[in-house]
Amino acid sequence: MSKEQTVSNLKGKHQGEQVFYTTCLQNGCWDATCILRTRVKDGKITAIEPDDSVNPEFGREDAAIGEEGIKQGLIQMRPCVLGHSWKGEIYAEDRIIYPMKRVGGKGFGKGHFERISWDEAIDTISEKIRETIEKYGDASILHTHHSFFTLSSFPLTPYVGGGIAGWSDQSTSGHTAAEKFFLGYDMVPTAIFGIEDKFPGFEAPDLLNSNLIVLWGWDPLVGWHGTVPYYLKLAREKGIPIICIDPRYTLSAEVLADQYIPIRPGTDLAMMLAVAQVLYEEELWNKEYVAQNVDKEGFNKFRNYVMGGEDGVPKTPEWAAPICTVPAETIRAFARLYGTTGKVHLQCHYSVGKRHLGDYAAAASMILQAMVGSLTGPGGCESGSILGTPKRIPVPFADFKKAPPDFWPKPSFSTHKFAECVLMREKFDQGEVTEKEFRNAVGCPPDAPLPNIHLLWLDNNQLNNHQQVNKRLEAVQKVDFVTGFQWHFNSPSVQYMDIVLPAPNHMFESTDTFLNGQQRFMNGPCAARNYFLYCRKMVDGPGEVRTREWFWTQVAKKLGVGEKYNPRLIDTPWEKWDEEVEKIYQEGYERWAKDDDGKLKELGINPLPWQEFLKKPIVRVPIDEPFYPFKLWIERGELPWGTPSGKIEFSSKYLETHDLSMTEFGGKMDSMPKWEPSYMNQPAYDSPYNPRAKKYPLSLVTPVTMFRCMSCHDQNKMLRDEVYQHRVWINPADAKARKIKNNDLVMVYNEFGESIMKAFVTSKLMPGTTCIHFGTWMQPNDVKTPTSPYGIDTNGSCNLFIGDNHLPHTVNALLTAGLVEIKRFGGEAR
Ligand SMILES: Nc1nc2c(c(=O)[nH]1)N[C@H]1C(S)=C(S)[C@@H](COP(=O)(O)OP(=O)(O)OC[C@H]3O[C@@H](n4cnc5c(=O)[nH]c(N)nc54)[C@H](O)[C@@H]3O)O[C@H]1N2
Ligand SMILES: Nc1nc2c(c(=O)[nH]1)N[C@H]1C(S)=C(S)[C@@H](COP(=O)(O)OP(=O)(O)OC[C@H]3O[C@@H](n4cnc5c(=O)[nH]c(N)nc54)[C@H](O)[C@@H]3O)O[C@H]1N2
Ligand SMILES: [Mo]
Repeated sequence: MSKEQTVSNLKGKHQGEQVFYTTCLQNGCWDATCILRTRVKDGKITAIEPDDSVNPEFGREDAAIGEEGIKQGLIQMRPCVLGHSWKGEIYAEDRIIYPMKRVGGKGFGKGHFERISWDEAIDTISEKIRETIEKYGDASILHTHHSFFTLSSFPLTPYVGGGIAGWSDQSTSGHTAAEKFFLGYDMVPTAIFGIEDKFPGFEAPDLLNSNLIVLWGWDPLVGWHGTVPYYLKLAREKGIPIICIDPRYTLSAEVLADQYIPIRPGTDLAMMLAVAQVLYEEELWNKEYVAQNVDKEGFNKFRNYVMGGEDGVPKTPEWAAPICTVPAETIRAFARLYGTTGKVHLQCHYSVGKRHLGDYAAAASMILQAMVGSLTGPGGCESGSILGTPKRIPVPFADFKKAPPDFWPKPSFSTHKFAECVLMREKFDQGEVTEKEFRNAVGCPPDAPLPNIHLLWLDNNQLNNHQQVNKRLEAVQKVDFVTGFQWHFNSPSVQYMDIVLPAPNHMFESTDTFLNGQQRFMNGPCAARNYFLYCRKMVDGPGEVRTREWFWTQVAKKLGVGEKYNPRLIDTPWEKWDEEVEKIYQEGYERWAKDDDGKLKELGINPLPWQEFLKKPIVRVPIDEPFYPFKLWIERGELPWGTPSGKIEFSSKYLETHDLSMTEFGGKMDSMPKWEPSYMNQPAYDSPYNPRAKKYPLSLVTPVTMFRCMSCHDQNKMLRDEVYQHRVWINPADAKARKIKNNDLVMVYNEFGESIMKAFVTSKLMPGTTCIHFGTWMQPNDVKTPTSPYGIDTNGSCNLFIGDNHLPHTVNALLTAGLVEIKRFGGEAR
């Protein structure tokens, strides 16, 4: 075929297509807001392509737009493999397309689903909500979608009550604790409620202002999409040194790192203390920054601890080396480089925080950043939370005129404690545990209503995605009614539902808000907030897929609060729904375009008429000077540290004087990050210092993978098996000792769970360590054992192995790590 003919054939194929823009408004990806250019033909998505809203004709944008353009963030927001693969989720055979009810028993291998009408679903669910609230009052309805950060995401709770709010969260909780007590900063009022302006984040171009970048337990090429990995690559090309500290030789280590330092999981704090010891001993801290920002008393207390004044053990590199397996000379060389290089972007990421001693490791990384004067200022970083920079651009607002809330639930539990809440409540009701024990175990503050969960709403995959899956499955069977919107039948959470509702894929098939009320004018919360896009519904969902807001409006009507919940759309029939919603978005856009306060003009934006805007609904402005942590405060000449002393406290005065057992944290926390492997005599389940390490000697890490967004895409045939094989990683030395060869079937096990999967024998992982990537769906066989009462998993679901016990305090989630053993297995996996 000639070239011309090929081109003409291709053109023919694409004739009649319409182009839409959207983003992965996905938890985890909402940080990046990549732009998906999507082609649609005959009501179906034909292709998902990269952003073409700027520099469309260039491959390497930096060559085209120069340093100035790069600094200004005028670049494409290109999606990763997950963004390109949504068709595999949307057009999956297993997709739920009708409301269904469970008949003949819940759980794997029991009963089945039967189709019901939307009317039946709405009637039954409305009645269950009414019943639950009448019988059990507040804190009885858990809507798992995002009931964390002190919120309840149950949409009707502001008008009908009942919802249970959670504090802490699954991503940032270790770092949040560190921020709260040592920096005196709470991310919730800034990042979630938008009522404060203490933004701890950085804009991606600011990475180019660093002299050294340290990725500590962070694999951004896999786990952080959008601008940050792109600017890291540019930083590397510019010659800014990059160091990776991780138990695994990650993709980021392979592509970005000048130096890779393997570290034993869960021992980061020991290395950080040793770095501090060198900084103290060799007087390498930044005197001026410390004098201005750091509380003197705490600085000296911490120095005393680190130098051995407290326990006679100086925390030298020689002390740390056998703990963390990093040679003393490597630690010392790192500390000297770190202390003498000027601005350092040292980012100790979530995974390090979400495990035993993780809140202390997070705090120690912030302390180190403060010591070298890099916690704020261009090229610096707060280390940890990463979220949140201010908007660069006013964003239109669609006004649905919802009534202000009548009721705001008090946070009643730590969001990691669902199973404990249900199982312990039963014991509490039977008088087997006291109220105080119950409160302490689940993180319920003294003035909040006790959790009494009887209706569980799953709009995610929380039965599979959080610790101790078998315990969760036990708990879910005790809940009176379980329901929610879901995509695919095969997900473990669906198996336990009384009614399952067919969820639209919110990026392509719906006009709904997402996460905590985020509207469809999307402006991601960090790294590059110099643009927004309007994510327009482009295709109808299959079968009887309907949108959440439509559903909740119908339920609100039944419960007599429709006028409060959605006054503008209360009488809109389903057939007109999307059209009417879009009118409200149009109205919001037109109000914005009027530019009453002249802000758009100032930014050089000339708004197009709505219909024109829809053709390429993206508005972008240049970044003048990139944002760095707490910039707004620093420019005003104020210190953002909300601690009792008003400074960064290396020894937290709050913790020195407060007993956390009287708060939601329900326990004790040291006022300084101290290395106590057996923390207050209670080694956590993920700690190699726990006696159970003798039986389960391999330290398990559960990082995210490039081929799933959390548990989404596990069934996606565009990604599964051909491009990605889900296997348990094991080092050749450990494999040899267990007579395991690459691709052998193995049994991974501990006292909480068992899974049969394939082994990946690789030296990309430290000896004594093992790795199962997070997010596969538990798929049990029918062999029941005392450890696996619901069957032995055949799909490598890592949360089977992670215990949910907490230390004497419940501050951070022990969520990402565990201890397991692996042995050869003779049978078949899927
Ligand atoms: N061991 C271990 N556990 C972890 C983690 C870890 O690193 N290791 N990470 C933790 C973290 S940080 C997180 S954020 C959680 C995530 O865990 P979850 O909050 O459970 O998130 P997802 O897997 O994304 O949930 C997706 C499912 O929700 C259903 N759903 C319903 N409506 C919608 C919708 O509108 N959109 C989408 N996308 N899905 C919908 C779909 O059926 C889909 O299968 O897991 C946590 N668990
Ligand atoms: N592709 C993809 N990206 C995602 C997600 C996804 O599901 N898929 N989820 C998103 C979400 S919701 C979140 S919260 C974030 C999570 O972001 P992170 O917490 O950064 O992600 P992880 O992959 O769990 O961990 C990062 C690295 O830490 C290493 N690590 C584990 N334990 C330790 C330790 O004890 N010490 C040290 N030094 N390193 C350790 C792991 O090997 C891994 O390489 O990712 C987001 N990005
Ligand atoms: Mo997350």
